[in-house]
Amino acid sequence: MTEAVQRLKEMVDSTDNIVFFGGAGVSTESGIPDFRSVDGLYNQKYRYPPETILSASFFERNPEEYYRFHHDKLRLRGAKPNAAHLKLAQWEREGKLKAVITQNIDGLHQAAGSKNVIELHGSLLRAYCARCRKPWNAEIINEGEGVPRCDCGGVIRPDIVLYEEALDQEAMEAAVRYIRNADVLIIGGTSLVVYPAAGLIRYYRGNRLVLVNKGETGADSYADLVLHEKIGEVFSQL
Ligand code: CNA
Repeated sequence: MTEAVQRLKEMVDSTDNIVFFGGAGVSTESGIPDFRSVDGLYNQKYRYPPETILSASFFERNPEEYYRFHHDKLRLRGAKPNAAHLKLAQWEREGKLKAVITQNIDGLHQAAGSKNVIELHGSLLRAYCARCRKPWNAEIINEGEGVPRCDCGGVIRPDIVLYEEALDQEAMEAAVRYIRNADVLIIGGTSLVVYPAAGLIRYYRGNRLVLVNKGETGADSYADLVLHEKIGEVFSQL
């Protein structure tokens, strides 16, 4: 165990008020590509940039093209939780962790057993009609092809926050509350460039802010401990 992992272990052992804030990098070791790594979705070539395809106005104008991308790139294909998801669920069961705040839309924290999960960007495991708002089982998207349609003729969409859309206010407020009151805040697998989620870090008032990210982030200089390692590999040692 490296010295940095040992320090993280001591922080974790010393408190029962951990809050975790994570992003796509938490799920890459489960086989789901992130957006901004070299092998992430943003470095692959499409007819439109992913930020455009994943925007509300594009979805509305061009559902066929949106769903071509979605079926190709946003299907979860049986992904399973990895050591990071499992460790966070274990800490919650042990009464050490108060909440997982995630930008992910893959449901893997819940699959690992976490209960208090704040999903800032929604979930691919829920769906609803964009016209009449009727909820649908997400299987209609995840196991179908083409553009899924509601009884009303509207397009069914995944319950995720697209670019240009606002985040759920209650989820943001809950995230701020947990972060403000956290003793140890662990941030993992996020490039911290997607706002407003990335701004949450500013609400932390403690002195044990830990960053576990493969690459550098703009917040490295704020953190009390930085590990540039794979999060599943780090968490499996804790
Ligand atoms: P991002 O911008 O793609 O950044 C991911 C970060 O994680 C990068 O800085 C990587 O260096 C780092 N990283 C990758 N693998 C690991 C690893 N094994 N251990 C540690 N660090 C790693 O993703 P963000 O979450 O910051 O951006 C927010 C977007 C991405 C949100 O809107 C998500 O909905 C969206 N997203 C979610 C998923 C998912 O649900 N699994 C997948 C892809 C994108």
